[in-house]
This record gives sequence, structure tokens and C-alpha cells, in this order.
Amino acid sequence: MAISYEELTTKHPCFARGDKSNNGRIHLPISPSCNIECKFCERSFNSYEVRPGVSRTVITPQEAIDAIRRALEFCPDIKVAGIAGPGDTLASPFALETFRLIKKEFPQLVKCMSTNGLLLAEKAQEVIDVGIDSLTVTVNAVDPQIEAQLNDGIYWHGQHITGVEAAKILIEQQLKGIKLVSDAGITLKVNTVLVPEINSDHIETIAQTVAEAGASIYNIIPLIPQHKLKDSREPDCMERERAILRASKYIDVFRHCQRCRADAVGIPGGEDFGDRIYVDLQRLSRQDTFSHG
Ligand code: CLF
Ligand code: SF4
Repeated sequence: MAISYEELTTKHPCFARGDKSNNGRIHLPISPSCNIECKFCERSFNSYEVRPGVSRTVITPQEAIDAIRRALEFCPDIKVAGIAGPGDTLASPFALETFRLIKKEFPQLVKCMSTNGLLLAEKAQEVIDVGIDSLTVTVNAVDPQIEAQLNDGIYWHGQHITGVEAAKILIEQQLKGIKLVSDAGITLKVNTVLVPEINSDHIETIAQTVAEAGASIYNIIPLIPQHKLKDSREPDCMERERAILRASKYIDVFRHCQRCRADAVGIPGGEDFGDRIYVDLQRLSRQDTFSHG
């Protein structure tokens, strides 16, 4: 049985209502590939940038278990084992395989997964059976015309589909997946990347729609202008606050997102132990895919 939302609000740093939490998380950079093409996604392998999409390396499920063991020695406040990249967690089998191992080795840890949701409806039963406690789906629009401005296309059953047609499929699968997983009792968070000229007037509709589909909490992540949206701008404080206020009419809003790396370790916003945990595991740098927290 997955942990309840009420319990997560006290145990999980990214499901905290109100004040910032002092619980920690370890991100396991286990998922190398992605199946969609977000226009703001820029992956990088290095140890210095602090943003989603960046990792020192990609590790194997067994290495993830060793990494958790080491991380708990440095930071006993870690309560959550999360997988958020560097690609999509459902585009390859490694994330679910790792959670199976975590369930056996560290039953006390909250199992947290983040996905773009394209394969969520198809893999919902597997996600439920593996025992995920908290799931995040990134939904940047629920209107295909808007989504198509944020995402170039998807890889869907062996086909590359682009534009509004791709956006329609993505949104349909995301909402269907959110419903299936939340109906099974798993607490669901939705992340939205706030892009001022594209989806800022759409936030209220997204919040209302995902709350109706079963999400419990909502997180608005300010755009980091890069890749094809490098000429867009980051939303200012007023725009963020306005978006939060609008979303709060329908759903709890998480306010302490740190736009974490895919291999972050520690309390979000505090000291990062990633260098000590992943240093032996760094391999040749790769230019592959990215994550979304
Ligand atoms: Fe990681 Fe994401 Fe789980 Fe948190 S991060 S997989 S839900 S354990 Fe948290 Fe970091 Fe923001 Fe993500 S502060 S980027 S929301
Ligand atoms: Fe989008 Fe995440 Fe895939 Fe990058 S890794 S394209 S942000 S879903």
C-alpha cells in the first residue's frame, strides 16, 4: 500500500505543504533515454550546473543500491529515493527495475518517480505493482495547441509524430495515466514548466484539469531559457506568484522547488553530497537526454 498524501507531506521534501521541509532525497541518474522532445530541454553531463537535465553520469540499478547505502551514511536525513532522469523514467526499464531492488533493500525509503507521462497509462499497472509511493508527471499544457509550442514531437509505438497531433496523444496519455495511478492510491504531483509567453494564462486550466484527474499537489517550475526556448525569458516573481494563486484555487501548491539536478543528493536547497556519492561512477561524458525533477 502506497504512503498516504498526508504522511508524504511530512516525509517528502517535494510534497511539503507550507514551510520548506528538512527531509532529504537521493536522485539516482538511471534513465538514459527520452521519448519526447521538449523545446526547453538541454542535457548535459557535468558536476557544476544546478538544474534539471544535468548529471555526472548514468548508473546501473545495482550501482544505485550502493549509492543509496553510501548516501545514507553522509546524510541520514534522506527519506526519499527518487528517479528523475536524466531521460524519462518509463522510456527504458531501468527505473522500475531499480525500484524493485530498493523495495527489498531499503523498505523504509519513499520511492519517488518522475515522468513525462507518455507511457504512464500503458505502464500504470507496473508502476502500481512496483510500489511507487509518489509520482510526478510533468504536464505543461492540457490544450494541444499550447503543448505543441512547448514540445516538438513524440516517439510513439515506433513512430515519430510531431506538432499538434503529438501533443494530443501526449496529453491524453498523461491524463489517463494520472487517473489510473491516483485511483490506485498513489499520491500524484504535477509539475508545470512556466513559460511566460506560452502557458502562463493556461495555468489555471492545467491545475483544474489535473486535480480532476486525481493529482494532489502542483508545482510550478520557472523556465530556464535554453535549447529552442533560449530566447524566451524566465518568469519574474510576480508572474510566479500569480500562477501559484491561480492554481491554488483548485489544488495544493508546492512552493520550494529547487530545480534539482538528476543526480542531486541531500536536502533540496542544502549541501549537495553528489560529488561524494557519484565520483567513482563517472564515466565518459555523454550527450543524451534530460530530466524534469
Ligand atoms: Fe526528486 Fe522530484 Fe521526487 Fe522530489 S525533486 S523525483 S519529486 S524526490 Fe523536488 Fe527537486 Fe523540485 Fe523535483 S525540489 S526539481 S520537485
Ligand atoms: Fe522533456 Fe524530460 Fe524528455 Fe527532456 S528528458 S525532453 S524535459 S521529458
